[in-house]
Amino acid sequence: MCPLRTRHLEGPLIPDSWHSGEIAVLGLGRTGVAVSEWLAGRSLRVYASDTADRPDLREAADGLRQKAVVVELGGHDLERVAAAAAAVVSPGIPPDAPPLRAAREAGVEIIAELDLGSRALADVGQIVVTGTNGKTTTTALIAHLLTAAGHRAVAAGNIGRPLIAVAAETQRPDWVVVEASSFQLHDSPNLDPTIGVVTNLAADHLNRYPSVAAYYADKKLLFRNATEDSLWVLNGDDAAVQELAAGVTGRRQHWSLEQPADAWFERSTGQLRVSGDLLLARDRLPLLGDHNVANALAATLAAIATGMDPMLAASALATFRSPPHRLEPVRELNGVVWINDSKATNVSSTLAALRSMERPYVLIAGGRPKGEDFTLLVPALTKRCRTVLAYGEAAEALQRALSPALPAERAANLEEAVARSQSVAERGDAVLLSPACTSFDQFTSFEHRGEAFKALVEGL
Ligand code: UMA
Ligand code: ADP
Repeated sequence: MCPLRTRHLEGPLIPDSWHSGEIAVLGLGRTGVAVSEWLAGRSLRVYASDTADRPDLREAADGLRQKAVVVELGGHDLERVAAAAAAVVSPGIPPDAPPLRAAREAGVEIIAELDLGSRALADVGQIVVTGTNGKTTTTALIAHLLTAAGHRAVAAGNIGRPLIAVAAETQRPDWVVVEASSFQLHDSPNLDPTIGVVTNLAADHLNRYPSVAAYYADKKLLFRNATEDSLWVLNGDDAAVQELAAGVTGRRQHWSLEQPADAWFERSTGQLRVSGDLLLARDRLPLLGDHNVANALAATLAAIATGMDPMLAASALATFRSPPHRLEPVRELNGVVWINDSKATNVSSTLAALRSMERPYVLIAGGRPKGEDFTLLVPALTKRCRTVLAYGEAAEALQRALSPALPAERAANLEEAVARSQSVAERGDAVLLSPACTSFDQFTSFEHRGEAFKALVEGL
């Protein structure tokens, strides 16, 4: 194993200017709350604001005010933001939002919470996972493997726990595995991974980015501080990933589902292999779909790079359980298997689900579209899909894109789609919720949508 790079902080974690001014925290979701607490805990003056004014935000605001944070709900005071020493932005706030424009025009430094968190954890090994799909599964897999290797390893970032919350803990992990979204990478100039992983690339978030190229450009920022000692673990089957990493400094390792690589899937024997040796038989990996084989190979390469014994990694892979809402079997009823893939919020993740279906199925899709091309689903759908139930804001567009090739009906909402699926599905079929859209037209999150689906299915 080659030595992994060691990092050190350039300059103080908290610049002097932050002590003489006020830090503007923009957005008060999980990120804003965690970062406000961390800053206030370092005796910095904090002005935290959010355009919304909801009961959960009010409760968070009460807690923060007790820590001397100035909180404003229902809007941002743009003059106050423009006068701040720095602005820490939540990933859900788009770059053209008024508070970010105000900060930029006034020359206020804008950073992501992820940037601050990674600097505050500079002494900890950092494995940063990005890509379009499979980030959460791969992040959770790596943390699971490193824990099995005896490390104190935690998963953080876009997976749900802000990185700065890890930095706030008294006990330091040996490794932090960070899921990084493109939104977070955008404002993380100091991010400097020990190991960086790129799962795959496909169109996504076109409701926020002007083009796929602009989205990929943010993903490329993973490499911004690359050195000779950086290790990049990359999808060898994905031309866009290869192109993204072309010319980047550092060592690299690849995984492949198609041909021999540092880690690869030998389909003819059904074996996952690493450095030419058997790692694990496919049927011992308790995850559905080829895409999860890819995630397992990626995670194994990262874990082995930290010094983990491959055989120990193999036994730990066999005990991993997929996070909920990702091809999660819900129940079998009258010979029909119901599957919750609510986390499929883009066309490429729904495609991965369709390709992993081994029986005829009814697809429930819809929600709020992000501007992708639904016709890309057609070749996979025509293999085994009996009919599509399209619901939500995307219903009409989905039906228009799919119905020339296969039956596609519209439902008013998820409840109606579930009821109708029950009458359409035949014994031996599956019903798959894999929406290819965000949940925000009818739910607060993909978790909310997945839980609602599971409750409807349990109630049948
Ligand atoms: N807001 C403003 N001003 C604006 C716009 C929004 O104040 O102009 C406010 C909203 O009212 C809201 C707050 O900003 O209250 C929301 O911030 P946020 O959306 O960043 O929410 P957090 O709870 O901080 O969650 C974020 C990530 N959310 C997004 O990137 C949209 C979470 O990823 C992440 O788990 C969490 O930080 C911890 O790191 C979620 C996600 O959907 C799962 N990510 C996208 C994805 O996976 O596709 C990228
Ligand atoms: P992310 O965090 O990038 O959104 P997740 O692991 O949460 O990734 O999976 C999101 C969705 O994408 C799920 O529907 C899942 O079944 C699908 N998925 C998981 N891994 C991959 C992959 N490697 N390629 C394509 N789709 C995937």
